[in-house]
Amino acid sequence: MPGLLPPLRRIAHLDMDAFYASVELLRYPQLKGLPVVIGGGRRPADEVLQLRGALPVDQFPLLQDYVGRGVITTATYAARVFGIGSAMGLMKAAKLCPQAILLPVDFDEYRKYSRQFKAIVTDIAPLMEDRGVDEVYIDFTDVPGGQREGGRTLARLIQKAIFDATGLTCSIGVAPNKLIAKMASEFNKPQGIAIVHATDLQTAIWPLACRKINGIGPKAEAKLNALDIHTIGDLATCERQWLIAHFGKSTGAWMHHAAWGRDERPVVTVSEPVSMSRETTFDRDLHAVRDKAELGAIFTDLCTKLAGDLQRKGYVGKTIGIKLRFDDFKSVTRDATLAQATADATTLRRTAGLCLKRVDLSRKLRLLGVRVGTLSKLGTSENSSPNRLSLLTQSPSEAINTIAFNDQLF
Ligand code: TTP
Ligand code: MG
Ligand code: MG
Repeated sequence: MPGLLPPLRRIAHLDMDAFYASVELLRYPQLKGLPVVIGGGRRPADEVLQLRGALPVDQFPLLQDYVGRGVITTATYAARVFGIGSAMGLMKAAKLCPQAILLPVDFDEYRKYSRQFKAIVTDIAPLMEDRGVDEVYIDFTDVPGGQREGGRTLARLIQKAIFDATGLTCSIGVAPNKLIAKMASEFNKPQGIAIVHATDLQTAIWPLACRKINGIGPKAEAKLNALDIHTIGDLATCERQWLIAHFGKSTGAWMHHAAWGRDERPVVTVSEPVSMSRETTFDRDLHAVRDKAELGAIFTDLCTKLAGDLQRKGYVGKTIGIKLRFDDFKSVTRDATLAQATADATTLRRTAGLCLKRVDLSRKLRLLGVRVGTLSKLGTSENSSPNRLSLLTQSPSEAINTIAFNDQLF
């Protein structure tokens, strides 16, 4: 009796199309269909754009006139045709498509639309997990329409509701779990819907590169490729024990699981941040010794701002880390774990400073970042009364006496 079977687990991943760029096109509809890239600076600096919607197309700044070290946050699909994409240097992109229009970023505007589209989703399907500015997971399992056509009916409804309210488009993948849904949302971008069932594993998932598994980054991919494992199908043929021998117990076992399309993680409605960070790319490359004062001031400023972020949001963190990028674009991270969680700028600065001492600083630096992880919310049982008191009364030097160091090279 099919009526008595429990509903199939159907999880959706929704990702907005060319998000920052699409939000900009709402203000400048005259740019629709043109190659547009977002990056290079923040909006207040741009007086020319004050004219807003009225500005004729030929008066927008062009990528070919950009001079500087900024990178692209995102590009319209018309610009992607030229091989331009996120994280590419603007001057490099200018060689590929000099005629592209360059707009500065406006995070407040993107956050506003982010809140708006998420509110529309939860009105229709309340079990939603926030995964960042432009994407969410949604549990379709028990929502009306969530099972029809494998979830396509509900996905269409959500796409239409978001478009009607904001003018923005998105792509949705619906699958038996988060892992596959995340891959599926990319299948038919932009404005696409992809429905994947457990039985599609071999045909839809196994031909994809291992990198498409959310959690396999460039380093793991390179290691897999060196072992002659390229597709998820290749990975699925590897013995679990063999993967554990090469990648360690938890990563190896997880890779095997993922390759077979298994993922039981629930859709979590309230998500806490895992870490908070601040980073900056310098206007010119700086040397640790020759530019000591300038670098020190930037470092202190980052820590002060990060402490402010933590305090404003009511978090304390135990793991303090730094990220450096050298003039040859190689990156290095170092972190240290404190005995007591903190949100204090001086403690952050001192701990991050100790991390910096563990790096060979003979090359010039182009980027510096500070991160606080292992966060907990102030006032939760973990750090209420006794702990919190000791945190507040402890001097920074005491706090650093009991640090566990952890070195990692990226
Ligand atoms: P994505 O969802 O990765 O990209 P996108 O929405 O621009 O395009 P797509 O249609 O392929 O989903 O990222 C969401 C936003 O996050 C993006 O609009 C800009 C920002 N972002 C960066 O600032 N830097 C980056 O390297 C990436 C990947 C994204
Ligand atoms: Mg997106
Ligand atoms: Mg995204």
